[in-house]
Amino acid sequence: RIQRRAIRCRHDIDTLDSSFLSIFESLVPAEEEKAHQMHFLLSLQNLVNKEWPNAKLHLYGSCANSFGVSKSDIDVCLAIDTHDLSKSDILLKLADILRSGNLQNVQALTHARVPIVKLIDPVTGLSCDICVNNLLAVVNTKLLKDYAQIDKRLRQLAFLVKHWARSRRVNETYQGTLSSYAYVLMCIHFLQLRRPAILPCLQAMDATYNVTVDNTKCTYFDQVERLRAFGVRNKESIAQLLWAFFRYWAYHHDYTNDVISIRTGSIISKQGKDWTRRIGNDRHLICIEDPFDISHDLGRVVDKFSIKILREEFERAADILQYDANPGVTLFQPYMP
Ligand code: 3AT
Ligand code: MG
Repeated sequence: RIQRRAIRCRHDIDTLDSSFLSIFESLVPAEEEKAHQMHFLLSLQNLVNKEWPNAKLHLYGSCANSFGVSKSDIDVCLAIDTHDLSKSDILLKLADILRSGNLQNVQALTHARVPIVKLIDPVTGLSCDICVNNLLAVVNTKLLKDYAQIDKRLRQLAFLVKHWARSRRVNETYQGTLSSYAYVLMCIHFLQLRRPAILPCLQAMDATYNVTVDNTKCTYFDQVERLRAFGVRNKESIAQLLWAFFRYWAYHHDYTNDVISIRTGSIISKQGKDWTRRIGNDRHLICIEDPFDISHDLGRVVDKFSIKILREEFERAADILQYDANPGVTLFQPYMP
């Protein structure tokens, strides 16, 4: 329950800043964790190259996009010219290679929605998923990482939002709530739309990075070290931003008509994308456009039950930031069914 107190005003929200920043700091992985990940990746790479000299392993997802909290799983993509082998055959063979390298708990999940080989890093016990040729995920990982370098408030906001989502159990795509990737896109979009803006729209600028993956052109401005001062005219604190983020998703977002799009740095219409009706299992009840695969709505996993849960959680979070005596604790209280 929210313990009500006098309504918090814009000025005393800043007194919460230090508590949110220390939560953020506590979630950031230690350097040695990163170093260990690289070491583990190299050992996998060596094993794989014995069989496939031209194959390459890429880290993607939260261990490479700078939005990973401590002890996140490791997502790896095997990039390989497939010639004669099917994806399933490659995964089965990969599993054999890893087993012969004495790795434990190696499992090939060839029938999963995204087929992978799963294994456990023997040193940390963390699980590692290896997929094949999912290069769009490698490219969107780079885009997220580049955005994170422009203004430090993005990483702070996204860590807090992800931590909230995990605590409140609204980060479970198999239950109809949103992926971590979707939450980070929501944070980027939110910061693109602040006035003054905190983030630019990299895909709307002159492209310095160009790749084509699976017939999809991925282009954007990636010289982000030149954009370090982009957000400085905006002085909002992390507590203000977190509060405004939840207020936006609780009370201002137009769920009936709007799609958020970091590709354009704006709101676009559901109508324009033909995302107004249910097609198959895609319901489009909350619409988040993928920056590269623009026919892909990251909200499509959300159904008529989980949309209600999500919106109630956004309202709970906004109300806590407005009224609660101790938001740094209440906001992240684990959800108890
Ligand atoms: P966690 O810290 O592991 O929760 P993550 O950033 O690794 O967060 P996910 O596990 O949700 O995020 O996904 C791993 C990566 O896969 C992130 C993104 O590069 C890609 N990805 C995930 N979902 C999608 C999607 N629906 N469409 C395109 N790429 C996706
Ligand atoms: Mg992950």
